[in-house]
Amino acid sequence: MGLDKSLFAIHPEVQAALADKAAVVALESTIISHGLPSPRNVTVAREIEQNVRDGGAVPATIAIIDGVVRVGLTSAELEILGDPKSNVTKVSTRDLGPILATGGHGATTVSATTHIAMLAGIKFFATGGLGGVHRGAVETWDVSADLMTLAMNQITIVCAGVKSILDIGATLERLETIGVTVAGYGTDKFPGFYRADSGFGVPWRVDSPQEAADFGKYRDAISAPGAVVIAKPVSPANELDLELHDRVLASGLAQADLQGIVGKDVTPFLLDWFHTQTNNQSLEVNVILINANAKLAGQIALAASK
Ligand code: PSU
Ligand code: MN
Repeated sequence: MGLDKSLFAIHPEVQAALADKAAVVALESTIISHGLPSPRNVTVAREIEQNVRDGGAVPATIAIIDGVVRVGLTSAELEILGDPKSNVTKVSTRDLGPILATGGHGATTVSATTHIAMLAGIKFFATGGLGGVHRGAVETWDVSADLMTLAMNQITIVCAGVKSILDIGATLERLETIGVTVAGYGTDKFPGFYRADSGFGVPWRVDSPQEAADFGKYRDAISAPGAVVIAKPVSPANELDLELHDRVLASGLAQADLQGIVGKDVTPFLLDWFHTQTNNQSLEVNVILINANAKLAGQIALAASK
């Protein structure tokens, strides 16, 4: 059974690039609707797309608009996603059926974006920080659906590690268990999103777009089922001050607990807490790293297309 085409629309530029076997990079949309404040989010969404182009690939931002899966968005669609008045739902893989059934707007997480990208034939993806195992997960069982999806899809995803609000050691252990390849880009240390070095090592290292592309190429050749995570650290000159980071994280986790924030609201709450409590310093770090990741993903996709 094929895909229901009326539920699925690929932007003509993306379609043409895919038909040409040219480089295409998928981009998620939850970061626009739930990860960055309006109206900066729309500006940043455009910057991210431009960085993919600068890297040498066509950007395909993925979202659900009026109940239709869109692979590659128009400028007007980016505006809809970024507008707090649009009532955009954060959509993980489990939410795809319901959002299509009810016809709303949905911003896709790493999990849902990966699923849709693979359906469309896109094998490269850039984001800020992956979801993972939350602190206290032994009690709460809060583990991002991103991990499940990365276990099941042969995508190559560029990120700045996992968000530092998480239990990074536990997340790396889970990634190992579920068969996800993790490589540091130009580093032997796993990046910690707002921080360049999480204190944990990485099992593999690559130092060029071609080396990164080859990990995916040979993974496919041997039919290993999972994703390749290329973890690129934010440059140390741009990272968030460690003392500030740790202080704001501690207060944010305490607040989330106090306010009873659970489920899909936890990550947006903590990201927003960081932005307000650091006077937007965390926002600037987030913007810098997502742009750098987008450019590198474009370069990797280009290397793979040759
Ligand atoms: N990285 C960012 N900002 C974000 C996210 C990642 O820099 O907003 C989003 C991604 O969409 C990721 C999601 O998939 O957070 C994870 O949410 P959760 O922890 O609820 O699974
Ligand atoms: Mn969660």
